Amino acid sequence: MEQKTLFMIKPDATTDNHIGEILQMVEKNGFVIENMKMFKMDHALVEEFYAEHVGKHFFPEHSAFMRSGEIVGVVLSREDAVLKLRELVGATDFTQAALGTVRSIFGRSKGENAVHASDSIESADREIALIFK
Ligand code: FUP
Repeated sequence: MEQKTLFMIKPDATTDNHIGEILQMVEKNGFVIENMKMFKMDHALVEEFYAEHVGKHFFPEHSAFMRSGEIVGVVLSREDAVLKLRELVGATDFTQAALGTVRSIFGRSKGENAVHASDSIESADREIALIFK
């Protein structure tokens, strides 16, 4: 089934000038860029976007990281987009991410892991509405 999902290139990867390489990986894997913008997150947006993680031990550091630079938000579409993008992105911790995945190439740590990909169709709908409202 044709789906849409939310992809984000996080501040570590934009700061290191990896936007082009990462978008090329995505397009080469059959995703179509439907919408795209560069923006910065503020504290309120980080709390809303990562609502399930507010209060966890890593949240303050994660919030500071997400507010530390530019983010590229991208709406992607293709067949089975949510699952296929999660496969292309790889595990949260780049040391656990499969070889050739975006995080295995561009991740620095569990927190600074280069990119975000929605984890379900419901998350994708919520996150696209939040970032592209
Ligand atoms: P993912 O769905 O792979 O982005 O991972 P999670 O939803 O579990 O985590 C969201 C973000 O929180 C991750 F991208 C990085 C950050 N995080 C940490 O910094 N430390 C942790 O222990 C877990 C997550």
